[in-house]
Amino acid sequence: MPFPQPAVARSRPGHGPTVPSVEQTLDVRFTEVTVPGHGRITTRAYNGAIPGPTLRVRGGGVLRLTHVNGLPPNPPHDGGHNIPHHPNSFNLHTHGMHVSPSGHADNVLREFAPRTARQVAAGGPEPRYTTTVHVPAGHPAGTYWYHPHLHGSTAEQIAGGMAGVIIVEGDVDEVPEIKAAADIVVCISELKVKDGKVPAFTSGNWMTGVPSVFTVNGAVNPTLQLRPGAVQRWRLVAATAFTSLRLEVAGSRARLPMHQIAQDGITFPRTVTLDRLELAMGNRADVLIRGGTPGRYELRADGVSGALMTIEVAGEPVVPPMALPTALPPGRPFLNEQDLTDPGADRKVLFHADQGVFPGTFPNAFRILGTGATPPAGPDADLTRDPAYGLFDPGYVNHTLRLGTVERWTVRTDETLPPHNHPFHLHTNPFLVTHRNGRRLDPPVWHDTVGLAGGTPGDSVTFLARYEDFIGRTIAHCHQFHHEDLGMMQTIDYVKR
Ligand SMILES: [Cu+2]
Repeated sequence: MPFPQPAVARSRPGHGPTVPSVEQTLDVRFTEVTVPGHGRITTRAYNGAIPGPTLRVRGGGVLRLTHVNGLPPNPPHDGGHNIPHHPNSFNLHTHGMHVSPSGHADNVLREFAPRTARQVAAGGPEPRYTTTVHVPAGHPAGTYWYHPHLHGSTAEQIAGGMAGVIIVEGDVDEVPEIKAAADIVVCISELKVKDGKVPAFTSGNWMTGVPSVFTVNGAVNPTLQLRPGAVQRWRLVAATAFTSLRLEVAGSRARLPMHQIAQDGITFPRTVTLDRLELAMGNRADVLIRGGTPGRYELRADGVSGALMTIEVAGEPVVPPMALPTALPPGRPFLNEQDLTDPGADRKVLFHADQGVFPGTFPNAFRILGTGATPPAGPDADLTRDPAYGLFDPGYVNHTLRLGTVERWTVRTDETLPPHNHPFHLHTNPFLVTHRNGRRLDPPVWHDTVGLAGGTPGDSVTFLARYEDFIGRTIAHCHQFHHEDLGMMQTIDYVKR
């Protein structure tokens, strides 16, 4: 079997006043999908494929998406907004992109509902929705991704394979050594499959009780061919909902180093060579890989049994070997502490879980505490058991962020167990990670999502962010999607200064 690549939707040239646009229909319904290396599963998928089509756009272009919801009616729900619900409604998030969070753009507060039972009985049409995302002319060129993001149904849908890659084309692609490298999407999904389908998310044990099937571009452990001396560009996408991936490319005797050129869609000032690369859920990395000693290598992640994919270094060597870039385009300028609008006004965010405090099948409270935390339900409440404190409230704004200002955030977790990772993701604007666990990073790194593993103490990360260009309400949340569905999410309001 050749190494799988998702279908590609490319930009159509603009004519006259119209700008180039990528037009794609994303049809979602229960489909029987073949997962090579696993078998057939019935799942919600974009156009019947895992992952959905790759969207290739340029700065200044437009994504014009039509969404068809062919899923059955939603089951009734009366459990409140922080209990999983509406598994057959969705919406669309363009993860990491600096675009409008409002209207019909990257608006995760919309709901693309399926037909009601009454509409199905009456033979009504399947509902269609549109997304129109204007990509700013200066948008960083790099690797992004899309996935559904409706609060209450995200985990179940992503665990069924609803994800796709967005490539913003631009300057970095024109670096001669990068242009010469084969451009390969490596979209890593984590499917939750039991008896050929994704079980409904009906209890807090769901995440651990259902085995994970890891796929690359929809196949279990596909094989990629690489000639000795050839360089490939891998666009690594952690489209996993539950597992942070500490990756390596290793053979029986040697590793293939990863030459990282970008993180979360933003080009590095210079190439960074690594043996191990950690991607939390939602992260992306663009890496260059050069074929070395012939043989079989595996892309592996700590704690994941079996290879994610196999790399077969074989064939006629490329002589002389293809070069790695000596210089990269400028990427996004760094911020520093002198840029802070109000140096004394740090935002502090704490990911905190209270175990076993609620009656019913979802006993754990996944809270976000600190600056702007959602207030308790009652004045005398036991905060550990409070049903509102630090949990998502769609009517409450946790952070009002003023355009043009630069702020410092410290985000941490008080989890004590290392596997308990709560990746922090902010929508609409990237942030510059300057410190991890109190230690300054040199150089700092732009992210849109950053992993926070538990420990004693748990991880803490400090970042600087400048809010730019777009006003509107959106969210920040834990990228462990079952936590997000259970309330580990906050409302962000970007406003004019
Ligand atoms: Cu979490």
